[in-house]
Amino acid sequence: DGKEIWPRGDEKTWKAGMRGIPNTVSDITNAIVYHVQSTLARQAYNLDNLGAYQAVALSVRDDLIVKWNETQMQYTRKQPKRAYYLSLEFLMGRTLDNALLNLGLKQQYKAATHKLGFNLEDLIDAERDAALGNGGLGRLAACYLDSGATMELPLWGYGLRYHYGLFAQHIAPDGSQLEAPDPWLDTDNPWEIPRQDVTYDVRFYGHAERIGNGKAVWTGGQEVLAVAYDVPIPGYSTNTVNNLRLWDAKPKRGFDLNSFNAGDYDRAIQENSSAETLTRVLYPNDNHMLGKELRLKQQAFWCAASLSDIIRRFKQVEKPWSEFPEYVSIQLNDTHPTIAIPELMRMLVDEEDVPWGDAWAITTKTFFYTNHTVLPEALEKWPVPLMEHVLPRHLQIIYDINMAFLQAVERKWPNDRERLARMSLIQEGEPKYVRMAFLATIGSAKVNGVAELHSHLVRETILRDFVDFFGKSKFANVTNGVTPRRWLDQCNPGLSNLITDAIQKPKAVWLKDLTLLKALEPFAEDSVFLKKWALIKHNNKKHLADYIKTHLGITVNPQSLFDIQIKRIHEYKRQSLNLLGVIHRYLTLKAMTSTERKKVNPRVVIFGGKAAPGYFMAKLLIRLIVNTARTINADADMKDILTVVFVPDYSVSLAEILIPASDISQHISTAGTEASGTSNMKFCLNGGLLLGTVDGANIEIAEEVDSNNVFFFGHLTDAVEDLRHQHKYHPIPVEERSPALAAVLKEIEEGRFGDPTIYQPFVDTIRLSDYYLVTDDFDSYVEANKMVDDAYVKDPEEWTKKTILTVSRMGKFSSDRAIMTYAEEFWNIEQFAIKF
Ligand code: CR1
Repeated sequence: DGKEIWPRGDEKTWKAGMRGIPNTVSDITNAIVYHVQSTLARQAYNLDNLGAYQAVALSVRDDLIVKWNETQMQYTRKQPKRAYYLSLEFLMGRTLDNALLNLGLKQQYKAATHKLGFNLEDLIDAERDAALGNGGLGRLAACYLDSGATMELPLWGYGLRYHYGLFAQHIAPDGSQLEAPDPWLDTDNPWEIPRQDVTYDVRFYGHAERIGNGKAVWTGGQEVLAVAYDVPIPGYSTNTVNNLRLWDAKPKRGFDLNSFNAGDYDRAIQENSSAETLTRVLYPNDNHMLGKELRLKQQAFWCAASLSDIIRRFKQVEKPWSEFPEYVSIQLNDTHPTIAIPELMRMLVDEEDVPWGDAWAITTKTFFYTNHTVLPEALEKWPVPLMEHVLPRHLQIIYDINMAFLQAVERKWPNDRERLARMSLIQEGEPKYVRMAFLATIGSAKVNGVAELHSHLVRETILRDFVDFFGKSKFANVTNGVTPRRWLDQCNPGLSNLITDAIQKPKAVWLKDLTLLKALEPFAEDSVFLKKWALIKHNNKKHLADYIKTHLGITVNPQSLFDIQIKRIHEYKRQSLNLLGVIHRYLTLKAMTSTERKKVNPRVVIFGGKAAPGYFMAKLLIRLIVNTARTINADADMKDILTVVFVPDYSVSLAEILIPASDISQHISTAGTEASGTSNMKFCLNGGLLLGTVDGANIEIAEEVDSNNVFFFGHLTDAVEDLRHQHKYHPIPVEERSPALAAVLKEIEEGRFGDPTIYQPFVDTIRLSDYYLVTDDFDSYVEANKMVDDAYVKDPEEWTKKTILTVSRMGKFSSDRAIMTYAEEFWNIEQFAIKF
């Protein structure tokens, strides 16, 4: 507003020096040359693609920062209510291409780099992925940030600045997975802004002394400094550039001077390294909890720093604490940030003198909890002795919360001791455990699952008692979504351009309202359009074939049906079923005459995904996939009819090549185990069809696109419990259950794909326990695959129609829809346009 007084110096001079967003190609070439010369101290003579990428990235960073500064300033001035997304994982992938797209500067930068003698696509490829996440949960967080900025929401992310991202995967000569560290910060990261001015102290260990009224004093132990690094998050075709704040850990005093003076240099350095270890590495487990002390410290460190930051910002508005939830909503991305609940209580009660009851009322209006899994091994439980050691004050608070909560349960259901034991935040036993999902549930205003079926299972199984206690309205569903900017326009420009021409809406319009894809439907009957559409898919397949040829030396024919399964390797995701199906196909083909074989539809089956380094069965499966692929690809009879590829080191950037090239993709988890899945949405959005079980978001995709256009198979969720019971107590040999599968297992056991003793543990899980019901679903899986073959070969035009109809009906699965649901129904925040 006009009354603003310029804070210092000569306003005109300041303003004349300020950078704007470049308009012309020469603005951009000048900026790039400046960074080559001044920032990188290099010249045209010795500039390679990596150097040129860095200069271009620095120039784009400058553009981002102009809007970032403006956005943050307008938020500070107007103080709209904000939401904060707390996630231990943000699987961002590459930034340059996305930043150019969102800023609307791609054409200008293409021209500018061309003038300087570079090809922009090569420079985009020189960037390494920011792999600060494991899988779907981390990538979802990245999509939500993109959508938050695009929808002009005041939404910040908070996470950790891991020095090592998710490990790189190599394949050893024997076919097994090898892990290599990912020191992604070794090359300068232009996408972060270090904020040495934004720091907080965080305490661990020590001693907590109660002083009455629910308060305590926590002293001693270790103090670590949290330092902020800000990552600008540009919205697509808007002025908003939001912030992702990542915390790094530093020793609080640098050197421990006492030990240093005493000449104990080793000890002084040790103190140092122990603080820095905190943010060293991302834990590489997906859907699996590992009870490591360092992980607990990571969680506590990140929650404490983020809340200190949020509270400091709240204090600027000078409002009473009771109004905190009118300025702040915090979304907990799974239970990883649950410690934020007792931490907010601690700050309010111990440090700000807010009475316990008031503090609890504030807390339970501020937090929202998203559950991402019902798998028992993934539900976080921390041993009480560990928590008492690392976070003594938080444990006291958890006990106090638990006591009040159980008293309320007791009032509602007197004398129901079993119920009290079931619902307690503390699981009895030796040792006792803190149940984080329960703490997140009682500390939050709303709890949601990530697809309809999953939200239903959350309400009916793990949180059933809590639904009875709190009532249904606290438990909601928000089906996941994906950003169509990265997952359509950026990774599949050919298709995106064709869509734009067809529906005659500017990209800047339909990429922000994906339901407009509906206008594509009539084109499914337009034969000229069908040809153009099919050609784009073919070109994407050629592009992937080139990648496979250059990186793996395997030739694949783009005329084949491309069948892709890419996701973390996990027993519940059943890459096993896919592989056993491949072997079955191989045996079937081998049994044919060569004339018969000439008639079959060629298939390329592509696998990709990492196994957690400690997950024996998943790693064994990778080894079997790789060696089966070798056997099949070396068999001359299979030439041009069956090729199997394991693509190593699956990543966001690889997904951007793989997804646009698929005809069919597999999402074949045991019913009830895959909470949602998000790559299923990406494949469909790129004109691939689904082969899947009736699980997660597959169900809602089929509802939208029509179940005619999805290949479903397998038992339903309802049947799973009984089948598992049968396997355990009334086992039937595989030979009877599925003779086809038995024949496949026999080949493995006879050594067709390498030393069978190596693979025996894998075969045994299927023969002896089969917890994931591979034997039960095998025959219907094979049947569904036949339907896929038939549909693809018999009527290619019909297939193409299905893919067009599928794309046209994917509007629901934009992360813009999902983030707006959170904004409106949970956080109560409003769109806030940034004016320039
Ligand atoms: C689920 O397994 C879902 C993502 C994002 C995963 C997957 O089905 O799409 O979350 N869960 O919601 C998870 O990582 C810890 O739980």
